Amino acid sequence: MTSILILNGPNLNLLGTRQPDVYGKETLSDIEKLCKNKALKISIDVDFRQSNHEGILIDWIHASKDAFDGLIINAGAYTHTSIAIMDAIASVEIPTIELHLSDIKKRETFRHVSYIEFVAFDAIMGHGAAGYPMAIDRMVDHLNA
Ligand code: CA2
Repeated sequence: MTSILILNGPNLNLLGTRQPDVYGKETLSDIEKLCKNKALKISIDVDFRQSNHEGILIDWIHASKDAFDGLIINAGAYTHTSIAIMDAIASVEIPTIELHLSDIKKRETFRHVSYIEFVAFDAIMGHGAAGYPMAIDRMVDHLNA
């Protein structure tokens, strides 16, 4: 069975508490349910995780090699800073989608830079919580192509 790891980076555990105009009103737990329902519907496995710690995200990426078919990552603000996360993704060589709730290219210029885009085959952004099931569909299409 196809299995996808969905990683969420710093501060995404706070979703639904502030800035609903930017990130939507759903909590991360609501988004996890969206992903689990999607997975059930299309008969795949999804493992959904969040950490505020760069090293933990990197450890999970390393461990994803041979354990998952694809990686979907919303690296939060590490998107714009972390060459270490970029290198970790490159090292495991699993198909990766970069995901964001907001459209980072239409926000402050410091958010226009993404290190993840160098190692991802696609990016989905600006669709809020709905971007997560979209990313799952995109990954499954890619894996089945
Ligand atoms: O749009 C996205 O998904 C982001 O990855 C979210 C990150 C941000 O740093 C990226 O530039 C774009 C931040 C998530 C912070 O979430 C909060 C939720 C509630 C209150 C405050 C922050």
